[in-house]
Amino acid sequence: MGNGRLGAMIHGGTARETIQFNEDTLWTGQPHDYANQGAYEVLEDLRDLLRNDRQAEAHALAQERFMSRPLRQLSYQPFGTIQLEFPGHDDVTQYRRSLDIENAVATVSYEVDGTHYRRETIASAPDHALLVHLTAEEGSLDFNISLDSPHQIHQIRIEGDEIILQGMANDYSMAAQQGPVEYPESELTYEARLQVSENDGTLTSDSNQLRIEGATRVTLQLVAATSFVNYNDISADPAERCSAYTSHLKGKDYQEIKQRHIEDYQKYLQRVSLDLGVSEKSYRPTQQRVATFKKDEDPNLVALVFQYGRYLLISSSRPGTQPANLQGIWNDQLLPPWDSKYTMNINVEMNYWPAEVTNLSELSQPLIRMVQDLSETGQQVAEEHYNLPGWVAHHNTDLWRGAAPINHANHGIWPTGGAWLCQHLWWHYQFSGDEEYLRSTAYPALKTASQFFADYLIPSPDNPEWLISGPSNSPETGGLVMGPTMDHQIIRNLFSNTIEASQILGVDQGFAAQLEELKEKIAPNQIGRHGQLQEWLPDVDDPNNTHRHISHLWGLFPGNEIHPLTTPDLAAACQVTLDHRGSAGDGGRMGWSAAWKINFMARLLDGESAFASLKELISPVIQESKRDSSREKLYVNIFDANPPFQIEENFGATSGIAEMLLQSQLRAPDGSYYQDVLPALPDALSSGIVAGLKGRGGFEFTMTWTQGRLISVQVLSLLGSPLNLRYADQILYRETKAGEVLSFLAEDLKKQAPHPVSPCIKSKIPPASSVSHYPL
Ligand code: FUC
Repeated sequence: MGNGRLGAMIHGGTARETIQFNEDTLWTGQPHDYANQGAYEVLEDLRDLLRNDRQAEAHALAQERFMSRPLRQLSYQPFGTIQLEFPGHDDVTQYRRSLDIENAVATVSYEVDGTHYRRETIASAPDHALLVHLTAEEGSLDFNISLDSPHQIHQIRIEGDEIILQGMANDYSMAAQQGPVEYPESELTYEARLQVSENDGTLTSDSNQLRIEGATRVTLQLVAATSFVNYNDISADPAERCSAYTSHLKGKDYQEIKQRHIEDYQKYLQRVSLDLGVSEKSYRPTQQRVATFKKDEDPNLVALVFQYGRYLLISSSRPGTQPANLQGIWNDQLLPPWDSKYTMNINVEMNYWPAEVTNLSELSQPLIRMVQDLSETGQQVAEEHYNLPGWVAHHNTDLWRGAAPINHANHGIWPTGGAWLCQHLWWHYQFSGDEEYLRSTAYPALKTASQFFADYLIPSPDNPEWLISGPSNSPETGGLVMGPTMDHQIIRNLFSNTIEASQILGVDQGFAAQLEELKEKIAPNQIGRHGQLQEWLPDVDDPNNTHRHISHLWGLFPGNEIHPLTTPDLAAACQVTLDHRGSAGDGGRMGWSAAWKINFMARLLDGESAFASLKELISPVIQESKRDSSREKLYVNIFDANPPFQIEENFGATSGIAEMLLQSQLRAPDGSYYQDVLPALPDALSSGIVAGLKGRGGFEFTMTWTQGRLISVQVLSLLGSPLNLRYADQILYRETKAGEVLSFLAEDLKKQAPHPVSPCIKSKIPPASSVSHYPL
């Protein structure tokens, strides 16, 4: 459960229920500037060493002089647990645990000796609280309530019908255990309050727990807060915040709060519906459905996985909250995997891939806010590590917005993390058309990121015509190098978006012209001796490398510079690379790697391979102790079982399914966006209806299809942009007015000639005569 700020995991026990909860600003540490003063003094030496193939020396020098201070960042923390003890509830019947993602309500129900017990949990955004509502029919509720904290420094006290937990997350993270340097002390304080708000039984208490007897209906309300204000300020009073939350809740009953919660949640969820059909297979427990998916390919489970990603984003990222981190907001460990931070060389961006296209545009606000913060802290890093203007962020950040290279030179020195994030700022404009946002929020960050790279790029030693990046790495493979392909794709994208933004806003024409010139000189994508897209400047790719990161295909997705229709040779080279990387080995193990492949394949217009990657991803964890971690990717609650649990695969899957149904990254000669409908539809999803997906330029689509062929499209034009609707080799162009709804049948689209079409689209479409057409 989650309301963006508060998250909870319900374990579903009967005699003992554990509800682990979190708040999104509870991290170790305190405001801290991670830049390493004077690091730039060794920048040219590092470049020289790399140009002379002295990588090991470059690593050693960088490790000593060029890394973040301290070397590691800090850690997101679990907040606490609600413990409920129900004496005598060991032997139960009719047990059922469910998560209803139509309403965002979790339920546990069962019977003991003829009494029916039911517990509902919701995380309400409008009422800022987690609520547990318990009922007993034909009997009574007798149970104990306590709060637990995982942290060393904490105290718990009872005041009337409330349990109050106060503490400080000072436990040392992976960072503090491993680093040779001092870590900023933890100074953030917190408070949580659990209150019994409705209770028709009797309430008693002892020093550390509440006891309810003889009730049929009880509601528990949990509120929580920390002293965090922003990355630079932790002066808030959590007790004051909790008081404000509890007085807001006073006098409100559960049903009223639940109703408001459902309305608030559905306002997001219901913007998109996806119906891919339903069969008797769809009505089984989720873990059984996941277990048999490889055989039955139940399209309804695909629709569930799609909506579950949207559910998780609505639950972990709301305007004003922190962005979803590596575990969303569902980390239950003091030493979480990778500190439950923000990894920017794939993970945090993947979290936000579905935000715009699946009509959850406002939910990218926390990410946008984080980029604005990084554009401040990253200035320090640009200055101290590169002696350059503008801002730069590397492969990780935390609550304190660390932007310097962390951990190890071989993967930490990767300067395009901030530039990649800038793509999300641009996407938000492309989908919303909000010029005020572009002027005040997006453009300043894009411009200053571009200023950094305009001065950072250097001529390639092998080809002085080319500008390259470096020192850098192709994420997490191959070590420190000059000129990895991914950097160049990201920097080109950043420059293009900055240039276009400056044109729209009518500002900085001179700077835009300079970027245009630089962009043309950035080392282009190259096809290597195996026919592959080269990951590095030299043609050294190993066809047996199955590494999980396939960074050099960034230009295919999430970038837009490679596509079968616009750059067929490069697209074919991407295909070769994907054949090499395959689904075995390291790449096969990671959930997010399979999720990225769905998106790559959809962009290659290859629906069957996209679906094959989706099948890789929908693999159940049968038993944790006997895991075949090379294959198993989903827990029973369909959380990403990466391993370990990381959340981005869930979001990447949602994005990949959307990319099979709609793509809008390509431009027509007049600058308008092509809206490619059903560009990569696999046979397994041959019939369906989707409503509410969004295309760039401000369009909302409803599409129906059957037997693999488009039947109808309805388009809501939000901004009045020209509509370029494409389906296979057919196209329809219309001027539109803002607010206009346009409806078409597939036959309204006309064949466009000459128009290159990917063979995979053609072969998948049965001849028109075999298809019955339905009216809209
Ligand atoms: C990147 C990946 C790892 C993991 C980590 C959080 O470093 O290479 O697999 O996902 O992020």
